[in-house]
Amino acid sequence: MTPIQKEVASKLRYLLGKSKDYDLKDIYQGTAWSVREHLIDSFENTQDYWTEKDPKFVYYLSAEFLMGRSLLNTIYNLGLEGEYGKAMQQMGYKMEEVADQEHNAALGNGGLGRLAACFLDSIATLDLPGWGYGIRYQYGMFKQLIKDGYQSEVPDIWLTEGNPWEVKRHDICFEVGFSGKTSSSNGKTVWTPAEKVMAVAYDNPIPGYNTTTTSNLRLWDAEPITEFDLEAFNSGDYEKAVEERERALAISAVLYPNDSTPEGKELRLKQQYFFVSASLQDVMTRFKAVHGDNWRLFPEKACFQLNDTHPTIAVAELMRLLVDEEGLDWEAAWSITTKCVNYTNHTVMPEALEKWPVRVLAKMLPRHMEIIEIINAGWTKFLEDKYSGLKAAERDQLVERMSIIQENPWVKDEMQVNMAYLAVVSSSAVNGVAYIHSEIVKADIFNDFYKLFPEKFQNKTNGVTPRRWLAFCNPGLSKLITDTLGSDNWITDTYELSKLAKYADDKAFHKKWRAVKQDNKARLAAVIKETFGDDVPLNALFDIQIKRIHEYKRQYMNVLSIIWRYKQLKKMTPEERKKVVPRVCMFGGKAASAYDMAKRIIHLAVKVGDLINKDPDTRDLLRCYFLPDYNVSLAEIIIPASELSQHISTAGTEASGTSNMKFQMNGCLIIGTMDGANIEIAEESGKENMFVFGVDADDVPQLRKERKNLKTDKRFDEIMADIEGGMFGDKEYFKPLVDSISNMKVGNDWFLVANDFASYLDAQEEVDRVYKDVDEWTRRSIMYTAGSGKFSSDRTIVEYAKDIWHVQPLKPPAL
Ligand code: 26W
Repeated sequence: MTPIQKEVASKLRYLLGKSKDYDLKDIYQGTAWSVREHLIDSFENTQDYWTEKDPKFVYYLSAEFLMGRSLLNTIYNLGLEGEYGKAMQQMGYKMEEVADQEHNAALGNGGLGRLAACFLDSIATLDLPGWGYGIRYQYGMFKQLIKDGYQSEVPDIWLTEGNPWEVKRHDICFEVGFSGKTSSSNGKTVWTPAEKVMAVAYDNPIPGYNTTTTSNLRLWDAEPITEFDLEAFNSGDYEKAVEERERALAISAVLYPNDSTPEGKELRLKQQYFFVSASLQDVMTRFKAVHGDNWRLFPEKACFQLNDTHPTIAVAELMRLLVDEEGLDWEAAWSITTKCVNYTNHTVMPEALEKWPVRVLAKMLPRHMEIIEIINAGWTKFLEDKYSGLKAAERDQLVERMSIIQENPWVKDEMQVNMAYLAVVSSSAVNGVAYIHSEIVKADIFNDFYKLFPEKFQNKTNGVTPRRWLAFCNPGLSKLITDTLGSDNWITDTYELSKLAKYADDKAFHKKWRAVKQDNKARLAAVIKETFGDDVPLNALFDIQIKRIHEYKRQYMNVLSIIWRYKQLKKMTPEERKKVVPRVCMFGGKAASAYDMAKRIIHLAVKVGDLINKDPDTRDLLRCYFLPDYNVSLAEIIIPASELSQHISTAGTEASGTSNMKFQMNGCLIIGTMDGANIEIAEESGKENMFVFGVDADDVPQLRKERKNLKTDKRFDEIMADIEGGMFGDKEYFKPLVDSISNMKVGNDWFLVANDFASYLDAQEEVDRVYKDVDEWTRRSIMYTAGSGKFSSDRTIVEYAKDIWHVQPLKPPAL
């Protein structure tokens, strides 16, 4: 037995009580618990070193971290793949099948949550002192079932078998209060909460790649202050005691499965305050242990990145802790707070910007509401002085528009707190997540603020970790790249990938490049076989759209084009069909449970597939599958296998997109609009290599105004008639979908599906043309990977560290 084999056997015996008859799940558990020990050694070494050196830290506050699986990532990042690979082999198991037993940690909805996970990987890999802070949800993103073509949601039970990747810190816990009253005596305000819960820390060590650093993601679990309220129990009020327990547990029970539309539920605000308060108390406790009450030094030791507005209550909480608890005067506290806090915006969709009713805030967090009122009073006073030269009416209008507390235009007599404005006013830096998005942020949603503080606004184009999203998920391509470049330096310096451009016309290299893609396609085909029982043709173009289902992302338009393709095929003679490029179209993505239109889009995709996939006339040439329960580990199989990926949002709506970068890295061509990071991907890999279509963001506002008399394409009208006529069944159910883009009396095609459809079909024809030219397709594929250097999250994090956080690498000595 190798030493690793011994370790695994020992875990199996002493932790799981198994000395024989193991199944794969057991092997996974035994392996994971053994890897955990290596991880914890590295973790402790790093944290001790950082504590000793006391550098400035960045704290990434996020309601979501979409981590996926950890086993392989940890083994690879710690450089243990040789030893574990050998041990597995000797025990008669394949590493991949063992890894496949792990549950996905799905504590996030989509882009924003997965970005946070990539950032942690880069922060650790770059040896930057930094931690993530979030919530340890008992239930993560729901599991998606597709029954009869309809989505249903099932709870994600991920913790029942134990979680080897976390360490509970019984001793690190903080009280978090809610509601109650404030009172003041001798100029000091005292908040007496009516309800309190305990936030208990769970540390999730985050190993950097090829370094000694192992960083931390600290997630908070909500527990009752005393397991049972003894007083209530003794007085016979058993129900009350249990109730309190349930109320506490509810806070960290479930991730809200909404992506982009806020749920105005009190529990959501409770979650936000819960993790923010615990995190700030934790950071301040550590600071005090070293620096006492020298709070002026605090901004030199800590900064907080707000991942969208979800943790914005941190501003009021930091003010409260500094003023009420630490006794600082308001001005000193405000100066510290504004130096420490920065805000990233991830969306310009107006409905996504969080606003909390004053009534709700005042009830749940009375002291914080007072603090926000004081901040706003100072802010509006500043604005009045600043704009004293304007006419009174004009000035009043401007001040009202920029006020943090505003009237809710939809609800009579309701005032609300605009969390994004609170974040902008309180932050040192505000950033968007791709060039075009940051421009829209300045020109549109925060324009008034930008005019006042142009220097506050920055761009930080997103990135993804090349470890998970190329090196580990695509071992075939990874090996080919390393063999070709003669080194694996590209894994930490992705600009090295540009050297692949030399091979873009090398026929021998083409052959190897294509062979890797074929292998990856076979791997995905096996998933389709298992899920649907279908064999798919491996000579077909694998065409993918995977992301949350949303009208602005226009999966609907993709389905319509598949319908068009099918109709064309049906009309063709056998001779004509011989010239057609076969396609397997695949969708994956979840709809928010209450997002009715998104659910109808899923149903349409499934019904279209039901018809097409069974048609003996066309099934060799066209397929359409909706892959259920899209998640991180499925993405790791899909992305390496894809040849064409769709990033087709209405221009100006997708802040960045990050899967586009993952596809690019893996040599997958893109059909897309000039939106989000697509624009920068085109710059790096060549716009001429991309299938670009649709209107530009600048033209969208005008088109939306004119949309009542927009001309539609006759192909579009025909397809609408087919759906309405019941070609895919369920015509009543599909009616709202049809109406939303074609009946101007009912819907209004806000996302310009009808408008962009003709140019989308043109781009699709171009795809077919190029795919037939195997050399040209392969050349482009290589150019995608070669141009992906910029989109490593390492580059993004270096920019944050330099321009916003001002933190420096600090690498711990080897163990
Ligand atoms: C409060 C409801 C809610 C929930 C989530 C509002 C907004 C969100 C997120 C901001 C949605 C999101 O994930 N946005 C995505 O962020 C990615 C990372 O920056 C971008 O790449 C995507 O374009 C953006 O849609």
